[in-house]
Amino acid sequence: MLSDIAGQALNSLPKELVDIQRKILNEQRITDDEGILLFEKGSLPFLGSLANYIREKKHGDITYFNRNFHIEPTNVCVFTCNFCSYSRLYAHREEGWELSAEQMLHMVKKYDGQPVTEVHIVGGVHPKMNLEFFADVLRKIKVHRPSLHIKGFTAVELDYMFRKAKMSNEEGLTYLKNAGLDSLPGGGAEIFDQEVREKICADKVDTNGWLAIHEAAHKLGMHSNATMLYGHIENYSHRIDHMSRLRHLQDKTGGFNTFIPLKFRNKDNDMSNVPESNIVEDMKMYAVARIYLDNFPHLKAYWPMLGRQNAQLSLSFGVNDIDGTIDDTTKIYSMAGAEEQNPSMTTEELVALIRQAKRRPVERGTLYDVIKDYSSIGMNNGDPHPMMN
Ligand code: V47
Ligand code: SF4
Repeated sequence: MLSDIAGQALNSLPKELVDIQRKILNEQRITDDEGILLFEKGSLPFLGSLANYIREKKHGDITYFNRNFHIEPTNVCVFTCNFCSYSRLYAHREEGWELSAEQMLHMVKKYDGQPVTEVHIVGGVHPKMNLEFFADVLRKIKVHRPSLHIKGFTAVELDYMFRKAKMSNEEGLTYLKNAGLDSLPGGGAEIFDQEVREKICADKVDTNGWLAIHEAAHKLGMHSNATMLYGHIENYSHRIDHMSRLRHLQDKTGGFNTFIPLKFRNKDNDMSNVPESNIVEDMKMYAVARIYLDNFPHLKAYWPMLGRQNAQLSLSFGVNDIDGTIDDTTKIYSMAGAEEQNPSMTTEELVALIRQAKRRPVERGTLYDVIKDYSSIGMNNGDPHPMMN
C-alpha cells in the first residue's frame, strides 16, 4: 500500500522518507525538518506521487481556472526590489505609465457583455496614488459592474496606502472593503526570512507587516492568497520557514485560499546574474508545498509566469488551479523574461490544456464557487491528435 503511493519500493527508501510517507497516509502534519528533508532527499517521482495523492484526496481530478483580467494602475514604484524588472521610478522614467480612475473604469467597460468574473488589480507603489484614489476606483468599478469580484492590492501597496492615510490595517481595509474591495492577492510576500528579504527587497513592508495585513483581512471576513518568490538566493530552509509562517497564520484564521509559488525570472533586473531554477526544481517546489501546507485548500501554478506546458505538468505535482484567461493584461512577468510575452488564453484553450493532462476542468469564481463543470461538455479529451494517444 505505502509503496503503491510513492511508486518506489519501500526497502529502497531512506527510513526518514518512509516515516514521512506514513505520516501523509495517516493525514498527519509534517515538521519543518521533514519539509527540508523532502527538498534535499526526495526524488521527483517520490515527491510527485505523495503530492498527487494529497491533491486527489482533496480535489480528485478537478482543476480550477477562472475568467479574469488584470489592471496594473502604474509601474512607477517608490521601492527598489532587486528582482523587479517592472518598476520605473528612477531609471527609464519615460517608460512608466500611470492610469487615471477613468482609464481603469474604461478597461472594465471593455468587458461589458463578456462573462469575466474577476479583476485583479496590482502594480507599483506610486507616491501619488493614495487610499482615497483607489477607493474611488473601486467605487466606480462596483457601480458599473457590481458582480465583478475585485481582488486587489498586495500587502506592499496596502501598507504604504494605510501608513500615508494614518490608518491602522483594520481601518484601511474596512474603508477599502466598503468601497468594493472583495479579496487580496498574494503578492509582496517574496521570502519572509529577514536576512534574505533585506538582500532582495529591503525597503518594502517587512514580514510581520505582510502577515499582519493578511490577518486583519481574514478577521474582517476577506479571503486572500499567499505567494513565495523562489529560485534565487534563498535555500530550502528559507522556503520552509516561509511556508511555516503561512501555515501558522492559516491555523489561526483559515482565511487563505491559495498558495502560489512564483519562480524567479532574471531578465532586466538587478539580479540578472542569478540563474533561474530548472523544471525539476520547479516541480519539487510545487510538490513540497502541497505536502507541507496541509491547511491550504488550493495550490496554484500561475501559467503566465511558468509557461503553459509547465503549468500542465504541475497538475501531476500537487497543483489544482492554473489561474485564468488573463487576456494579455499583465506585464510583470513578460518584462522579467517569461516565455509568455502576451499572456492570454481562451476558456476553450484552458479547458483543452487541462484535459490534455487528463484532469477535469472546472471554471470557478475567485472564492472557488463552481461556475461551470466541463467534465461532460464537448468531450474530445482536449487532445488535438487523439490518434497519437
Ligand atoms: O510580489 C516580481 C512577483 C508578484 C518578479 O494572488 C516576480 O492570485 C518572478 O503576486 N520574477 C506579484 N516573480 C504578482 C502576484 C500574483 C500573481 C498571480 C496571481 C496572484 C494571486 C498573485 O510578482 C510580486 C513578486 O513576487 N515578481 N518580479 C520576477 N522577476
Ligand atoms: Fe515595486 Fe513591486 Fe517591483 Fe518591488 S516588486 S519594486 S514593490 S513594483
